[in-house]
Amino acid sequence: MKVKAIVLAGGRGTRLAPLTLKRAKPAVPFAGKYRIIDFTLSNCVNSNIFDILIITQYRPHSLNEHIRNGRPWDLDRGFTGGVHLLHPFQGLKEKDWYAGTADAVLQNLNFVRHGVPDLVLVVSGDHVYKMDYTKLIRFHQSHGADATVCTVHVPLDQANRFGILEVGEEQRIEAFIEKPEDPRSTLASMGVYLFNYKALERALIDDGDRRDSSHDFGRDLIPHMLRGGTDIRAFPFSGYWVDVGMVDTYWQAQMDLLRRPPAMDLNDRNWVIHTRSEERPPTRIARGAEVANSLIANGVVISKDAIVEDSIFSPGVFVGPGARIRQSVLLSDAHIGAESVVDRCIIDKIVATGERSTIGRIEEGDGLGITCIGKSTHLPQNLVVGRGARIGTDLTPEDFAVFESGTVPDHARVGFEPGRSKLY
Ligand code: ADQ
Ligand code: ADP
Repeated sequence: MKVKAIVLAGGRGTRLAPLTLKRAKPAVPFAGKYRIIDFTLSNCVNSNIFDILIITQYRPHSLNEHIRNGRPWDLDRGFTGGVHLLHPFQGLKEKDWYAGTADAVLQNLNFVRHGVPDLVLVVSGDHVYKMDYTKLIRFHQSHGADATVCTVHVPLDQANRFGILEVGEEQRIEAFIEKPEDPRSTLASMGVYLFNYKALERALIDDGDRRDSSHDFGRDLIPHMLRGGTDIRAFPFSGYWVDVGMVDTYWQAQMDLLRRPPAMDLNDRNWVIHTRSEERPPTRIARGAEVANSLIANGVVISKDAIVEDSIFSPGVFVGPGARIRQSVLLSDAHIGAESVVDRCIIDKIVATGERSTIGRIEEGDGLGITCIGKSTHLPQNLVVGRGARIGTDLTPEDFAVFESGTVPDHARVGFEPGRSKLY
């Protein structure tokens, strides 16, 4: 049985800005030493799927750099598959950017067809979960399905963000509505699909010919297949699964790793999450510093009298003397100035905060209100950045001169277009 996986990694990830202003969502760092796509790639190789196509589109540079020849995932294989990144290309016909996810696969059908797979697994590159796809394959085959959609239950008030479905006997899908305004069920599609190759090919070509289609798996392809009588089943998944599509869910998913017990065990020797690691020296924690309930990667320096609680640090983070960090996610080489307070924040790579600045939640209150500072930004000393504020990338202390009082208001949007300081 030949199984090929297609990882959809081309979405723009607007709701995860500023983290996605410079990189595709699957390349966003996660949990100290991983990138989001590592979870999906590890699921594939841990399920013995070694033939993988990654379809990119928006800002693929970080993703390219991370995946390269696939060595960390044991995917540097030519003859038996391996991993291939597919970027949009100009074919014979004048074609624009991919219209939707189904169009992205259709335009790469030659690569999908190559090697004549029996089954095609279509997955998203921006989900965090551990799933043994061999169970899905067994389910699909024992039900004699043409296609199988993986499903989870979601809270009713969030159901309008997902494809929602109704199932009948033997898990046969009877209805599928993409992002319904008024959802009546909480059974959601994970956006993870398994197809018999022939059924997928027919459906993609059919959908490609439709003028009224947006060429999307959830919006068009699956509902069309159902209407045409294709046998599609729902595979119930019961483990931890998140679509880390928004700043708040990205932060929450990492806090979930700090719960006791953690929502997902990263120490599971039977399910290793593989990644490309950097060489960094050991972490150094100075006398008088306190670190509690946190995940700290290599190359970190925590200076004297600093306090770090419930936080996740990527390699090379520097915390100055007397700084206080709480419930925050700091990416590689972030530099927190002395005596600063960072609370409920996401601080991207190479951000530097000035001394005595206060970033994030200052008082207790409702809602998450996560504050997020974009890559390579330099904040001036004594700056106060309010809760829920989002700051773009590459800003310099001069860009903050517009905030005469030295305070960026709660929920402000600053400089989301690179090179322009602008308050939204
Ligand atoms: P969404 O996540 O909203 O819903 P979509 O934005 O199409 O769907 O993204 C799916 C995946 O495809 C993402 O990984 C994204 O990065 C990628 N992608 C988007 N456009 C692409 C393109 N043009 N080329 C390549 N890749 C692209 C989907 C389903 C729902 C389901 C949720 C679960 O449509 O039914 O409930 O996922 O999160
Ligand atoms: P991030 O970790 O923030 O996603 P990376 O460090 O992976 O970003 O870099 C993103 C892309 O930019 C990669 O393709 C990398 O090769 C490229 N890049 C990084 N630094 C340089 C540089 N100094 N000159 C040219 N390209 C670079």
